Amino acid sequence: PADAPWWTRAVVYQIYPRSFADGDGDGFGDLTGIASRLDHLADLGVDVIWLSPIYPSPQHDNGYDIADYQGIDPRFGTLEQFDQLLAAVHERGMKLIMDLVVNHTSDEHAWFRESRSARTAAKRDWYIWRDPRPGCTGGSPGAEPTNWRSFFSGPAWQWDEATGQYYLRLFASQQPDLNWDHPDVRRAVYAMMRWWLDRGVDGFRMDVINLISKGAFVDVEPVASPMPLGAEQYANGPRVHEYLREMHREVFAGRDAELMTVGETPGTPLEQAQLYTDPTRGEVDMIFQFEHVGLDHGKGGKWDPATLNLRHLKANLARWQDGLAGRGWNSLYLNNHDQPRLVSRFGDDGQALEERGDVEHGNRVRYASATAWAAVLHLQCGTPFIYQGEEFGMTNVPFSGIEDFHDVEAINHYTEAVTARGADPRDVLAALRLMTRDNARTPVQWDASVHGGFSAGSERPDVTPWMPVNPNYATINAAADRASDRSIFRFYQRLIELRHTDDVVAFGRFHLLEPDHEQLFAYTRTLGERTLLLTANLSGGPCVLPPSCRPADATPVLANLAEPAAEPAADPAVLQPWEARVVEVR
Ligand code: TEU
Repeated sequence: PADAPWWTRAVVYQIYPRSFADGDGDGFGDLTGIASRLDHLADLGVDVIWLSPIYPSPQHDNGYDIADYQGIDPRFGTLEQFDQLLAAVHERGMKLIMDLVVNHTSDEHAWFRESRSARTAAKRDWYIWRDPRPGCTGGSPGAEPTNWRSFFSGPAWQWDEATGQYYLRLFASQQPDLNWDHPDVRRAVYAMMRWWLDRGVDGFRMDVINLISKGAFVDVEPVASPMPLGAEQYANGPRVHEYLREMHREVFAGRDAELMTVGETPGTPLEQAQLYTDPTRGEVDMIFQFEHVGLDHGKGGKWDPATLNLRHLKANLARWQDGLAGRGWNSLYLNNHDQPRLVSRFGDDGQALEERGDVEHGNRVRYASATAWAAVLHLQCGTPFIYQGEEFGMTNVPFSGIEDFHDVEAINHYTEAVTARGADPRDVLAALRLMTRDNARTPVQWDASVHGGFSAGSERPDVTPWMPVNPNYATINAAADRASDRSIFRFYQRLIELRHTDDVVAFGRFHLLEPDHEQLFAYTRTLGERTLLLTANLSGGPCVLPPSCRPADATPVLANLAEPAAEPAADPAVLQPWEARVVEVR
């Protein structure tokens, strides 16, 4: 522990800038808005801020389509404002990491404009161009070079009439994939990364970094997989580890002690994670795994939502805890800008109770379930990530018709399912409401004022946020939560503080208890002589603690509901709905 890297005790907070805070009052979040809310984050106690993309972008995928890696989109501000923000973050003792989106660029990036200008263009091979399938007319259905599918519905190939070839785009049609096999592409990316580090940023979150090395461009057989058809050819592809080690040598070597890197890696098994995060290999510090956030997907994938089986989740998280112990490092997350809201998805957001007029009860279960899940996540070994609004229990959104959705993924899916496959729009919308990424993307609800206090221009009637604020902002907002005697924010503060101050939380060995229990998530963390025990009832009914979870001698460390001692009537062997307790075993 003494010589462990700083990020092994750190907690990261993700900001989705367009929805965090609007400083200039145009309805769109920006850098001055972020700067105005830094004290909220410093109070929370987080160590690192991860900024989702703020670079110039046509915003087809909310900035994950980058047109210029070395600038700031004017909607967000200027480079000068960025430098000021970075300084303000550092002044408060926090660090700032950037989103690095280099599997693809925007189709408006100068590199791609040149690449698509002619087959003979100097940068033609910076992207992945292929002829139509032999004997087929380019642009006609089925003429794509392979049968690979996009993450955002439809084929992964985009026809370019002007030069008579297809380009690969695993995401939106405006997100052409870079050709990482070209050494000049890699050199350009590394130079850009050094430029940001020289400016003072503290590392990167690397978007779909495990997809950069494409294998063979061949048709594949349909397989049951959460990944799109074709993914086995490029997910954790043939040269990805070589490229990450090269990146490490070219960009991070000599200064990596101060930095942190996290790779976003959909479709990555534990065995690959062991390679990515093994510190002796010099690739990345940690990755985001996806298995656990796919456990409530049905046979038809994400748009076929199913109920989470708690036993499966426990088994999965325990496997990752064990599998990386002593040889790599875990990231810990249940929320980000691509996932529905935790408290609505796995907890009880209280909205049904509130609709029936029972606001108080609704708030109570929302508090309890949000904090129980937070405890389950934050007391594991790894680096926890908090997504904006999670720290005071923001919920999913009551979307109605398709016109309420903004995300390219949601809209493409709806179009394909309803128009091309003739699915019933009501079914498609029901699944979208539960699973859409838009749930996470409404403006942060700061207080009970107009538009939740998101925008500096809130009092002006002509200013509307780019996406409407969740209508529950008057009851669910940061100010109300922090003023409440049941504050989710305060519970997160204590979890973060525990990680900072207790080596058992940071480094203790994880051991899952009661793997088959349907309501209870229980585990111990042990370091040397000391053991912490977490018991969390992840259900809306009472839960009798099994003997393995009732040590004879234990001191309370943290609890989300009142301590049993404070309520003499309560039976200490029973966890109330959504109750979580942490004790030190004597
Ligand atoms: O996400 C990649 C990814 O695989 C998924 O999270 C994906 O967005 C979703 O699960 C599809 O169902 C990253 C970014 O986090 C996401 O916002 C971008 O849209 C995507 O890459 C493309 O850059």
